[in-house]
Amino acid sequence: MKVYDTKEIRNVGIVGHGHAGKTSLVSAMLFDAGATNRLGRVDDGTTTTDYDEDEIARKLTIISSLAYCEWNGTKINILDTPGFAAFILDAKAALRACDSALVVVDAVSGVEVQTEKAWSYAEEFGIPRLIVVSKMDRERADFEQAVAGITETFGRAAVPIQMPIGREHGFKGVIDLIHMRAHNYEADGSGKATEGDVPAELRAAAEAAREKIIDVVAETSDALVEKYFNDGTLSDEDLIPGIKAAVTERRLFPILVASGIPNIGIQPLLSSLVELAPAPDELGPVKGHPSPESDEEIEREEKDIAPFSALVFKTVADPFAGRINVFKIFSGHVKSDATVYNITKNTNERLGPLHVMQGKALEKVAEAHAGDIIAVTKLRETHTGDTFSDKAAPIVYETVHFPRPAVAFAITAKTRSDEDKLSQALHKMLEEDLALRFDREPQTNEFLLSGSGQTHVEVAVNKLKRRYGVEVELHPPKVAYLETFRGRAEIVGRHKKQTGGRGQFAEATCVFEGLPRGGGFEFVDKIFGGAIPQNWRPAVEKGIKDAAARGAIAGYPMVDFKVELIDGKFHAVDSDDLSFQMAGRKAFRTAIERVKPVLLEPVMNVEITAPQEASGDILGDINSRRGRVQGMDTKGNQAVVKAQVPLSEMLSYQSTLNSITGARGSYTMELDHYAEVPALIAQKVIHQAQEEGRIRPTEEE
Ligand SMILES: Nc1nc2c(ncn2[C@@H]2O[C@H](COP(=O)(O)OP(=O)(O)OP(=O)(O)O)[C@@H](O)[C@H]2O)c(=O)[nH]1
Ligand SMILES: [Mg+2]
Repeated sequence: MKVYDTKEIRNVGIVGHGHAGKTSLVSAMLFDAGATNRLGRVDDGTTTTDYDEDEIARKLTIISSLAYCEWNGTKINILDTPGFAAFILDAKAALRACDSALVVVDAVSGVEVQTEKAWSYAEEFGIPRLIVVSKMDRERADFEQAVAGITETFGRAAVPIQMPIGREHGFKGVIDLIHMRAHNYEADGSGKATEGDVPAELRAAAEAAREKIIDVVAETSDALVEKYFNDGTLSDEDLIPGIKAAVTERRLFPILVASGIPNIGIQPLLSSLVELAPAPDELGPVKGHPSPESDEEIEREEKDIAPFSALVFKTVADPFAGRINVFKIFSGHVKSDATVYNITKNTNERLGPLHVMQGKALEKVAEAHAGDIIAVTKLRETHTGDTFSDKAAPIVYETVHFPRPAVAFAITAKTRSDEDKLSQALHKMLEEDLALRFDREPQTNEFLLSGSGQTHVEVAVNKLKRRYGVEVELHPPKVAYLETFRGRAEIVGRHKKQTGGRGQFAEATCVFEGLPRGGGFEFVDKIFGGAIPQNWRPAVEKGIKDAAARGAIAGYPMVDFKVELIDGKFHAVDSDDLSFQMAGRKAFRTAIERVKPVLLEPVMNVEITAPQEASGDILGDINSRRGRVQGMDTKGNQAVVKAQVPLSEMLSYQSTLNSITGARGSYTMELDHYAEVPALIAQKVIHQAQEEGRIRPTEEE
């Protein structure tokens, strides 16, 4: 396998809404560049990048994968990313390693919800973007309308640098507006094209479109403006460096046009990536920290001569090769069998052979330069998110931060043997998929598997079974309620015990007062003088906290209240730490008999995306779930509904959403706040808690 210099590398993340045609486009890129010898099809399960069994079965991308091709002497590393809502977060993880994104927009549907998501990820990382309007061969494909939608959403910096020739069944090629050449494709899907002049009937439109590019490019270059006025036009040699600079500086987002399945427009697309997308060292220095603990920011040039550094941004669990770690070299270079320093784990790792990835296939390569993306196997300690760094020039890169997963399920193993294998298998899967989470919910004692949506969690469960032979069941999770009270009470908590020898004595006078939501727990020592010796006052706090953790009415932790310790009594011989803890507990229990404890429930911010025609039903359903609709947006033919709904009403929401939308809806949710449970519902929860034995009698009296 050939070794490429930094300048000869492009790292491109293919992103966009689900079904936009990303994987099909990648398939055609690989085929036309000669990296594969047949045109893989998503619908036949034969693409290079959707190789996972679940991806083949579902005909969509679940997790990003890597491929590469060579075009005009340049290696294009392609990261094909998922576009469906449940998997889109993985596109973010992939973009961390990219120097540009190719945003794919369906020529019929236009800009969609996840197009904007993907765009926002690219924005977050500050990477340049090219846009490609895909599926021009589809019925009702409309380039102008798609472009209008793109500029409306992403601004006027998005400008076509290509035009389609024909549309729908008649789509047969593209006009390159920079070089003013037409590429006419054969109708057999072979990707063969002849180059010629712009057809006469499209000439005027093409020239007008070219002017728009010149407008943007000339804006920042006086020399170009002058040349343009003198000559009346700009040659492609003048234009290309200007466009490239504008793309790199994110002043211009060129719009191209291509279709993967009929294999049209792919070569000009590849050429544009080589010509206009930045090489790894052209985006300015990368930022990092001098050590894993440090917040200080330092910079590193993405140059080959700089000391070695790389970020492990992805891990693949391969049934044959075992764990594959994929890293992007941010600076310096590395050879096979090198020993590198994992600065995150403070350990050395011997890399073994270096590889490039072509879908699931690994190909050995002797060395690699700054900017390249490399896979290695069998590392001992290295995980996703770790940085390799030259020990003498330490730098640590930030890994991608994910929001808390939106949808959680309680997970239980089917059999004892499944239980034994479960946590190890899940551990491997979590490393592959950073948007997945597995943890124990302390309030309800359940193990939760959470992801970006129900489909995400179901796919994970399927993989557990298929790949690791572990069978589990999913249940709606129990709701983690809390308790609190309103009002105020002054209580004397007294503990006294006389059993033969030395007795126990403590007295603590406390004022209990409810706090607003989110107030947590506050303990204020207000004793002046020595009513209780200083060293026993924390014991009172501990006693109250312990008692509060067990709740008052349904066994859920009591929160949002303040306790002021204002007075007390002690005995020179009989008082001790434990006695004051007991006094604290008694004060708490007496207090909750006086104030009125109430139950609190988690209320979620829910965002539902579904076809517009379903929005009426969705709103009605949300109302019936005690939900409050906060707003509604439309994006193309999709409606995005935002609402606040108690978690207890959302436990099996996906199945309702499926029946309302014919399985075309998805939702995400996150905790917003806790709110008081209405009395009737609270009674049910309390009753349930009693049945489950959550309310345990206290042991000490
Ligand atoms: N007519 C037409 N259909 C296409 C084209 N490209 C893809 N499709 C179809 O659109 C569907 C989705 O294509 P994919 O390539 O899997 O789209 P994707 O963007 O990778 O989808 P996700 O990975 O799920 O986000 C498939 O059924 C394809 O056959 C195209 O150029 N023309
Ligand atoms: Mg795909």
